[in-house]
Amino acid sequence: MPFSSVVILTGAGISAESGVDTFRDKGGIWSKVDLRDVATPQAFARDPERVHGFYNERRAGLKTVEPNVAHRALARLEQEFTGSVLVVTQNIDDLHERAGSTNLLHMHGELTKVFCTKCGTHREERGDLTTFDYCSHCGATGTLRPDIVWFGEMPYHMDEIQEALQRCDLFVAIGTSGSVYPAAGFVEEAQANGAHTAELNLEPTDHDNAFDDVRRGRATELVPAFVE
Ligand code: BJW
Repeated sequence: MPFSSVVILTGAGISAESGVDTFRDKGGIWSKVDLRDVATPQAFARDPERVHGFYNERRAGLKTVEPNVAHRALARLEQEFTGSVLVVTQNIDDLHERAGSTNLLHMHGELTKVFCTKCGTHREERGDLTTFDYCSHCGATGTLRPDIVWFGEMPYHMDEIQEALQRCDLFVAIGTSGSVYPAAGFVEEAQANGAHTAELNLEPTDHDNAFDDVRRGRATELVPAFVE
């Protein structure tokens, strides 16, 4: 690859063939659940049990899925590439790390973590959360929430991501519809700084025109071929 600094943005499409639901495809999560009921801070304030139930089910679902060849190809790229490779994922599953990626930022949080709204401590959690759970750090009860970035909240690691977007000479978006900001704007930011941009996706997206190179197909076919 004639590049030295690569930023890869991944979305739900890269995990689809592992059996993780996407959001906006036919039959996706937002066709079954109203996002205003589960993915906003207001929903959590109104009905924490409902929100815990939604994320408990998805957390339990992680035990039944495995990384696919697209996740593995990105991990291999990081290990073998002579320049830098940063994977920025919007996904809250743990399939990139299980495939072996280490230079990885979860901008929308992680299903396997919780944080305490009282003391701000983040910790790992693999089991179910309830409204009765207490924080092992400050001892408060009922203050733990899934460590997920909901609508209206600031995504994580934005400074680090912006810095990487300014520095990269290749930006690749994989399996994301480009419907959610700020991630949807990363392609323009990378391009403004001179990066070559590529989109790998099953279907056309709203941002097709923004990319220099557009490839259509399944992530498990496109990603291994792209990184070769
Ligand atoms: C395949 C495939 C295969 C399928 N192979 N491909 C107006 C303008 C601009 C912004 C806004 C606006 N109004 C509101 C906003 C802000 C808002 C936003 O963007 N809203 C939009 C709906 C317009 N954004 C936010 O609120 C964000 N925060 C923010 O902006 O903060 C600013 C701020 C400033 C000051 C103070 C405070 C804040 C936060 C966004 C949080 C998003 N959270 C979610 C849910 C939580 C996580 C969870 O429960 O899982 O994150 S929403 C959901 O969408 C999830 C995803 O990460 C995210 C992106 O979805 P993704 O990954 O693209 O999935 P899909 O389903 O959309 O697409 C899948 C794609 O895969 C498709 O294209 C398929 O074709 C493809 N595919 N199979 C290859 N096998």
